[in-house]
Amino acid sequence: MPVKHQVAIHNKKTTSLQVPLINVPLSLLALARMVRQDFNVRIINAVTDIDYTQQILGACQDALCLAISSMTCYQIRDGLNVCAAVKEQYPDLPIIWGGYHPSTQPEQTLESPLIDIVVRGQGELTFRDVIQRIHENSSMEGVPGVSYKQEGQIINNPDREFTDLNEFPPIPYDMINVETHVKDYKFGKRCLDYYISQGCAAGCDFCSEPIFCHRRWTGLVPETVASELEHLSKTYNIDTFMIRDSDFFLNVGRVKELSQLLIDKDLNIRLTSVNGRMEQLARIDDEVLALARKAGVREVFIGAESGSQEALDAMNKGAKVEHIELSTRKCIKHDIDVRSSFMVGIPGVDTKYEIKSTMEAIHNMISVYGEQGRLEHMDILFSFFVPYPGTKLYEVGLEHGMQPLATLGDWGDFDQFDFKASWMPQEYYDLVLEFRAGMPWNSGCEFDEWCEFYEEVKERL
Ligand code: B12
Ligand code: SF4
Repeated sequence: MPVKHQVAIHNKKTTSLQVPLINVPLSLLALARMVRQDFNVRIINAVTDIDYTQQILGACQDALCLAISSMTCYQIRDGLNVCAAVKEQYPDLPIIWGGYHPSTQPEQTLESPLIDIVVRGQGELTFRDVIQRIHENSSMEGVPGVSYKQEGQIINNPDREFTDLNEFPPIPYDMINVETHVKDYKFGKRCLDYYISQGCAAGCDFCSEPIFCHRRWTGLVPETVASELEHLSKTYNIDTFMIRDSDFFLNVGRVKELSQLLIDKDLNIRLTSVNGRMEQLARIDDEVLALARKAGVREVFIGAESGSQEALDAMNKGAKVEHIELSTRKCIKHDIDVRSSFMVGIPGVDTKYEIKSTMEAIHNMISVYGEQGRLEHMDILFSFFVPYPGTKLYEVGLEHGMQPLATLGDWGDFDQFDFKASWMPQEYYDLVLEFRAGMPWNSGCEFDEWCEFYEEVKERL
């Protein structure tokens, strides 16, 4: 039976309507594996632990520190609320923040009186050192990857080098109640999050990844992945793994090796939401995709972003509009489903053309599937450009009249799901929302109804 989850954060959403919000707290588990031998670690997930604030307050009694992970979104607001409650009750307890938001905005994060230490970038070794320093009651001086406060001053220690993932112990799934993190997703009833690599070599100017990992990438060796997947699937009866990498296909040699190992093990598992770049998938050897499909890769996630070449270039996407169709057709050929994301509202481009061409690209993709009666094999996320801290397009947005997000709280409160940039005319904004609501998996319409709707919307643009 699919597990029915209570979700603690009822008022929250993501841009994907198809994927359940339930996620394994991989970030916290990645850190916990480094200190669990020496310290008693308690993991609390604000999504699955309904009374998370009370649980955190209880756990902070006699604790060494509180560590919070946050990306740029409402997680910041929830995190700040929790920290305010904790600081009131335990004013001397050190509070550490890490993850994508604090990493890309360390000083602004530390300007909050509620936060004492920020860990920037990959966290495993830095977190271990920080915990050791807190335990010894000594300063954070010289710990690479740390920003901290000293006598009212914010000090940024040098960056820490990205460490090979293979040097860390496995992700300790035994430290959480796995059952509450299993989700029902498309190909299977028991789907669990997993990741094989960290980082991305591309340099897209809207994305936090290049700032976070400095365009580096590290991946587990295929033998480790195959044996971990075997262990997880057998221990927890998992039939599907949602792969959380930023670029699964970067090292094609490893993809082939892993696929062969999984085929040999005959685990009968599916890999979904496997991230790949469209220019890479457009030219990948058929032999590699065929092998990956045989090994269980059933769905790829492609950031297609835009039907406008001007917008793709402004994002520094490193891809051509043609790659959208080429990569999609390649996946269809191998019976691999496609989830794809598009956005409009890139600052400094012709917005009308951007919207028109992006709607057309989405329509073309829907048509490829619709004409084959295979609409359920695709899924498109369509959203607006969102400014992320430290990215080049955040700066370009400011040049085009966007208001700066000046405090940590601002980043936690802005509407990043349907961000309306000042250069996006209201009528276009509304039309995009209408178009999105009309897409087959959001409205439930049939392919021919979709075509009529699309023609009508196009006329109005
Ligand atoms: C799984 C995932 C999700 C999950 C939630 C995961 C979660 N933790 O809450 C879901 C699907 C819900 C999700 C949603 C969103 N996501 Co998301 N997501 C990811 C994804 C694919 C994997 C994250 C992961 O678990 N990685 C594995 C762990 C081990 O790595 P990690 O999280 O980076 O943790 C390491 C370090 O960051 C650090 N660290 C992390 N936390 C902490 C805390 C402390 C105290 C310390 C010391 C260190 C530390 O140490 C860890 C080990 O090295 C990443 C892309 C990626 N490949 O990382 C995007 C990513 C994190 N998501 C992103 C975004 C933008 C979103 C959305 C905001 C998008 C949207 N508008 O809908 C939403 C909203 C958030 C929400 N609804 O909760 C961006 C973040 C950009 C930013 N500036 O924050 C990323 C980087 C994707 C991208 N390239 O743009 N996401
Ligand atoms: S958008 Fe995707 S490909 Fe581009 S830098 Fe971010 S993670 Fe990498």
